[in-house]
Amino acid sequence: MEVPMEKEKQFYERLEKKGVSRRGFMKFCTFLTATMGLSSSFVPKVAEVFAAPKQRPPVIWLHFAECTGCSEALLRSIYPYIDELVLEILSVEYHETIMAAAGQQAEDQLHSAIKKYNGKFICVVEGAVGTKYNGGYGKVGGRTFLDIAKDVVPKSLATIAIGSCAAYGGIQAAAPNPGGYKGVGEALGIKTLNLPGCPPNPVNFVGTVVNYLLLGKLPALDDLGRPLFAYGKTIHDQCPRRSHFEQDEFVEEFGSEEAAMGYCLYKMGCRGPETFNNCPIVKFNDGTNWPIQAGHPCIGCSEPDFWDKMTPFYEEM
Ligand code: FSX
Ligand code: SF4
Ligand code: F3S
Repeated sequence: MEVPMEKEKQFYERLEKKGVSRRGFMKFCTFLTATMGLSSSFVPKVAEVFAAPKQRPPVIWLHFAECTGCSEALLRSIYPYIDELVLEILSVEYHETIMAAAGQQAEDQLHSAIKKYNGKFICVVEGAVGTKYNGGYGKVGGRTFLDIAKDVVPKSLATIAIGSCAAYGGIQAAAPNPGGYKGVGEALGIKTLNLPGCPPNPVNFVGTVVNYLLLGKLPALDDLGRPLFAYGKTIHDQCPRRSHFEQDEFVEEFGSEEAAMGYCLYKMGCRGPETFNNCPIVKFNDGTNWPIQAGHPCIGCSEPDFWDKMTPFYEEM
């Protein structure tokens, strides 16, 4: 049997080959630990989850009605290592975007994974489920999203709805919603762990998984099924432009002097005051930027029914 230290050594050697130093990796672990709301004493343990995983839980990742932005965000945004890290700590048994199999082979893989890991796999759902016309608005392999969800989700250990579509229906569920699209929890009448955002921040997915592997349980959730560590505060309460808001310094036109000075975007329609997410702290693309830093108001993309409730986007609330 491979001893853990040997495993760890090999892990760091693999990272090194990809151009990621041990220091860079520890920096990421420190950032992730803080994002998860854990004290810094957990940093070495978080690093161990990646470097010497004790278990690699099987994951079946389902795609329903969506744009695949959630997978794209997860697989591409923190170059060059987040995707590999996720694959090191999870055993992804089925994922239509990244798997090599196609057609019947892919179908067979799904069925054999469900059989093999019945009751033991984490089901990640990306995309909304059509409920009208027996779910006739969306199919994979001849089966409706609704049928697939009813078949697979109840056999899982836990279900993570990734993105606003899987959590609350997303754009498919926007009025007039002809397909009767709903989030997976609502469509099946069950509770799911929701990681909304269009797209969601991949760091919050990793944090949720690491929390599970480290502490043996899913993180604490709010009444909308969102982990409190990520969705416990509003954008407005963490926004670096907040002092401008307090001093009545607003942008009233894109491209203006006020916009260049980074004034508050409230009058441009910013929904930060009613949107719960950690974008100002975690940011996107390896901490490069996030909507408001780029000069764009928050459109409330992680709130339920935001396509209906937050529009028209550029008008003051
Ligand atoms: Fe939805 Fe995912 Fe928006 Fe897209 O696939 S949350 S449409 S960014 O990405 O489900
Ligand atoms: Fe609040 Fe938006 Fe202004 Fe930031 S830009 S302070 S979130 S209203
Ligand atoms: Fe979405 Fe607002 Fe964050 S639009 S990405 S919740 S800043």
